[in-house]
Amino acid sequence: MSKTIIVSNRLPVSLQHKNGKFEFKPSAGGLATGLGSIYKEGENIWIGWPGNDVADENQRMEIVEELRKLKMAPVFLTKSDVELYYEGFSNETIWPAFHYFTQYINYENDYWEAYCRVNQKFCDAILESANDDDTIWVHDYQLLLLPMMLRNKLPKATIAFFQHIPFPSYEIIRMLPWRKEMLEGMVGSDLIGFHTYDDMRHFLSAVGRILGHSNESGFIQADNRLINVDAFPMGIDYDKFASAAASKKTLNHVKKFKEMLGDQKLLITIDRLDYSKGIPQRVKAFDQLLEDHPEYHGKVSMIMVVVPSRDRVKSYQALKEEIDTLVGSINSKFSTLNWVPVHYFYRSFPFNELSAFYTMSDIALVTPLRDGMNLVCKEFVASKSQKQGVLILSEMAGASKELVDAILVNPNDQEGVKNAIVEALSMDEEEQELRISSMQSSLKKYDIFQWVKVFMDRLKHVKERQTDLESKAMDNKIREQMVQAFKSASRPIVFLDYDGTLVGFKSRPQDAFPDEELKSLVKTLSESCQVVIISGRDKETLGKWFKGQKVDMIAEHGVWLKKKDQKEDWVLYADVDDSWKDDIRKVMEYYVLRTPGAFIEEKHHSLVWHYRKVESGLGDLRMRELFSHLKYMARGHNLQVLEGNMVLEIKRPDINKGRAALAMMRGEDYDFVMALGDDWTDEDTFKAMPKSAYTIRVGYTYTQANYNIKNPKEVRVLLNSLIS
Ligand code: GDG
Repeated sequence: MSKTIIVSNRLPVSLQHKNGKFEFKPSAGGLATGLGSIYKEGENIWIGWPGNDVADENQRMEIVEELRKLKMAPVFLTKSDVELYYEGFSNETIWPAFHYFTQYINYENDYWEAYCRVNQKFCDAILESANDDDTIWVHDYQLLLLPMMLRNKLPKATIAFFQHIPFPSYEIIRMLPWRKEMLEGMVGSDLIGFHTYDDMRHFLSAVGRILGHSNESGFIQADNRLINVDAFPMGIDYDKFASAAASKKTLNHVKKFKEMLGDQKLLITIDRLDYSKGIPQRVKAFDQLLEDHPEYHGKVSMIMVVVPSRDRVKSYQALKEEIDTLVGSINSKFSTLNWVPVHYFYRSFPFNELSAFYTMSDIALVTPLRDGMNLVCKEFVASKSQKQGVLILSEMAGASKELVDAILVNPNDQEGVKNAIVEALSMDEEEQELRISSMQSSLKKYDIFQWVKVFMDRLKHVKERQTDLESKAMDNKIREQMVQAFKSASRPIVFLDYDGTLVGFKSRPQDAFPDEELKSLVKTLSESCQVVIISGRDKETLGKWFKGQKVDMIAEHGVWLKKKDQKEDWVLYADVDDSWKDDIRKVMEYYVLRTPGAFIEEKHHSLVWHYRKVESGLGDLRMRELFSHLKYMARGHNLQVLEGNMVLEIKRPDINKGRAALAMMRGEDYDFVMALGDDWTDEDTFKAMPKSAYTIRVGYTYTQANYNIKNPKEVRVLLNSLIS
């Protein structure tokens, strides 16, 4: 039976060493709870690093056994793996790059090698239990290469990836020497999820520019596999925080803490120690508040929890020192015998104490410089059962896209943050209730369980779309049937598109000439059937490339025809009315002048604006502008504007490959008809073919054709099987 495997760098457990034995306690974190509904079911399992370094084989066996009881399996990492892959490439290369801290990026080849090696270790561990019909959901930036490693071994498996941290602009990604491999690793997935739309569009742009895969509404077609990229803003276990806030345990803590603090307005801040969280900037803003507003002295305190994290990394040690100094300075400047401005804790707290902090605080100050989502702000809002409290939230946190009723601030704007605190301190109760209630209803609806469900539903949807496309894939049975029909036919005809069908794309169109293998294939094929080359190419090129071959040719999408036994030259099939060209050419020239790299190609019946050599992005932008400009003009001239592969073409609508193909067949009685093509111009051919024809579209995409085939290489194999 198929199963689901969750994979993350760390397993959601905490290790306890009791009476000389390892004991693992499952973590109560939001993600672990949300995914609990998955990995605890049936044969499902969670695979990851248990977080400790164990060299002894007996101890490892013991750990495997303990984890098995929790439905988990370990990937053991050595000390050097942890140093180079985890602390190194993950936290000193990817983390700073993806959070826009380029000054902290460490470009170490040793780190990269370890990253590849450890991703492979994860892959091997997964392959021990995974099958082709399983679903594997990989989490986060430590495992970017894993989806493709798994895809290579389990081509049919359902593989998903979710990234918990931001995905930065292409400008940052391009700085990393390993950018291509990292993206290739990710596109091994069927579904790739991010917290926000911005992350998703940055990823799509990087994939377009670096891997050359375009997308349509978040669907990428890479190596004939359909991949979906989408935004899934992660939620929290809302009910857990809401009910904890009203629980006896939490309320006892609140009572105790409040007695100690006296009558004060409280600001809460909670983060892992990290430069992305903007902790020093926040302390400085609070410092400025106390400088500018002495009336708050003795009346407002900040509770600042900094959870120790990555303290072996140099930049984190420096950050810790900076925070210590800033807090020391503010407290020494403003403290009185009965009031301390900042209560600073460099440690973590048990859940109910954390819940008490959220419950009793008037304001949460969540001001990261960059954050994938940020769950602390959501947990604060969920804990406000009295519907009183104000959230000040950084625009740079993914959560700000959803929590628009917070006071949104730019964390670099010290004055702005200070003013936001003043606004929060003086906000009336009615407004607080309005804002908190609105945020609560959203958080309640889009909680962690909903997040998991939406993600898994989407994954199912992508697989269904893939299956839809593959249902037209040409299998051996159909191939044999076709070969039989061809061999027993007395009057067969085969229509062959050229670019993308018989040959792959080249960056310079003139380089796509027929190779020797193709020439001899066409020659042999033309001895056993009527072959028609049907292309958008001009007649001169086709004529030159197929000179001496016994083939019929249709050039420029049906403007020109040439029969194999025809002595005279090309025949103009459609009468060409050129009167519209001057007006349109002028417009196209204007767009060429504004766009370095663009050029115009003139065909008998059409004008084509090419932008494959234009800076990526700019080309698309100009093409869109030109498209709407031409669409407007086309109406007056009764023309058709069509978007192609890096081209925009304007032509008469009545000229197309389908019409020309029909003309070629008129009056003849064919008993085998086959048409192969790879783009929208070939769809006209497919539509025009008789019902009994074998119509085949190259590439897995939606089509009017009866079948899909992978690529030009497969086309040649198929044609060879007709004549062998
Ligand atoms: C990454 C992304 C994204 C904190 N202190 C204590 C404690 N916590 C818990 C909080 C919260 C979690 O830790 C922190 O989560 P964040 O989302 O704020 O930040 P990261 O750790 O950086 O997480 C982030 C997240 O992944 C999920 O995708 O939102 O953007 O960076 O749940 O409650 N818990 C306890 N005691 C503490 O002292 N018990």
